[in-house]
Amino acid sequence: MTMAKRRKFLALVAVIAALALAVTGCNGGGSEDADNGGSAGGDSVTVKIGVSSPFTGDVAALGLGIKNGATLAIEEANADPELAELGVSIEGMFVDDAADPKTGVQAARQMVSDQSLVGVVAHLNSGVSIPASEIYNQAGIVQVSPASTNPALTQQGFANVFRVCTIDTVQGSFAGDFAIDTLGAKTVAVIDDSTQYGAGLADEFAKQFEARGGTVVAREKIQVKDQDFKALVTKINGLGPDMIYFGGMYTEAALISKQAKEAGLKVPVMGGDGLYTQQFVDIAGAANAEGDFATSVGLPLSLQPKGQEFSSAFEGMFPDQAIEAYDTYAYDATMVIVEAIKKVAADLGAEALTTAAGKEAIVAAVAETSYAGVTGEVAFDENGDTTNKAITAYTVKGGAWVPFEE
Ligand code: ABU
Repeated sequence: MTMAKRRKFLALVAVIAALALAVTGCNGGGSEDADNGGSAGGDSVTVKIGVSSPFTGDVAALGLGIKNGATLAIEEANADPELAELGVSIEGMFVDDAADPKTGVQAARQMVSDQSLVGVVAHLNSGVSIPASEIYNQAGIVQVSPASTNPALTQQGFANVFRVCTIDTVQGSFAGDFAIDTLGAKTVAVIDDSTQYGAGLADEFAKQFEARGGTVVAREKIQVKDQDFKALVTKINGLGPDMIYFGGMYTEAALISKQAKEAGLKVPVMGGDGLYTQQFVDIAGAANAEGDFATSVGLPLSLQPKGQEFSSAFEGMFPDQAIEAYDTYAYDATMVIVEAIKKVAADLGAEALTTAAGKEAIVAAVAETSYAGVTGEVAFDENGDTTNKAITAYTVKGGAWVPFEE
C-alpha cells in the first residue's frame, strides 16, 4: 500500500475507532487536565510534540520545511489506530526560533513549560540547538534535531539529545575529498559565517582539503545578514583560487556566488547542506549559480527508501510547496518520538506519558530506536548521533540543484 493510500486507510480507521470510543464512552471528551497539562479523560491523553525552527527570516525556507515534515508525521500518527487504541492523541506545538540562539532558548522554555510536552523536533541551526538543548535536558524532554549538524550538539553528555542528520566532521571531510578528487581543485578560498555550524564545517573542509594536498589561499569570515561582499570577492579574485568554499547558510552563500561572478571571479562556490535549497539559486540568479556545488546529508529524495511515498503524501497536504532538504528528516524525527510514545503508553499506560517517569522512559525508548524511516533505517549511537552517515553532492544544473554525476 502506498503512503498516500495508507494515510487514507488510517484516517478512515481512526474515524471508526473514534466513533467506537465515543459510543462506548471510553474517550471521555478530552477535557484539559491541570495536573499533567494534557487533555485527559478516561483512557485518552493528548500529548504535545514541540516543533521549533526558523519560520521567519533568511533561512525560513529550510525551517518551514521542517515544520511541514513534522506536521505531516503528526497527522499520520493521529490516523494510526494503534495510537488510538493506546488512548493517545498528539498535538503539534509550533514555535518560531527565527534562527536566533536567544529566541531559540525562549522557544525551548516556552515549550517545556507545557507539561503535556513529551518531545521536541528542534532545531535547524546548530547555534540554536546547542543552547536550547540545555533547557530540554533540565526538563527531561527528548530532543531530536532533524538538521543541526555541528558535532558539539551531541558531545555534551546529554542523554536526551539525538539527531537524525549526520555531522559536519563527516560532511566536511566528504566535501574536501570531493573538491580534490572530483573537481580537481588545487587552491581554495574558504569563508564562513562565524556561526558554530558555518565555522565548524569550513574548518573540517579546509582540514581535509589541506590533508589531501590542496592549498587554502584565504580564510575569511563574514557575519550572518551581511549583504555586501564586493570587497571580499575582489580580494579573493586577486588570489586566483580554483574555487570558493563557504560554511554557512543559503542567503549569504547565494549573495557571495552572485557578487563573485559579477566581479569576474567565475569559479564554483561550494558549501554544505545550508545551501541545498532552490532559494540559493533564486537569490544568486540561475546563471550565477550554475555549476555551484553543495553537499547535503543523506540520499537524494528520489533514492530515500520511502521518498516517493513521502512525496505523494506531502503533495496531498502541501500542494503548493516544494520539499526542502530537511522535510523527510523532520518527518522521521517526529516518527521516532511517536514510536517512543507508543512504547511508553503500552508499557506504562497513556496517563504516564506526561509524568517525569514517562518522559524519562520516552528518552530511553528513543535511544533504542530501530525505525524504518523515509530517509532509511533510523538508529542512534551512544552519543545520540544517527548511524546513517550518507552524504550526497549536488550541483546547480539548468537552474536547479541535481545530484552530481560525473
Ligand atoms: N546543518 C544545516 C543547518 C545549519 C546548522 O547545522 O546550523
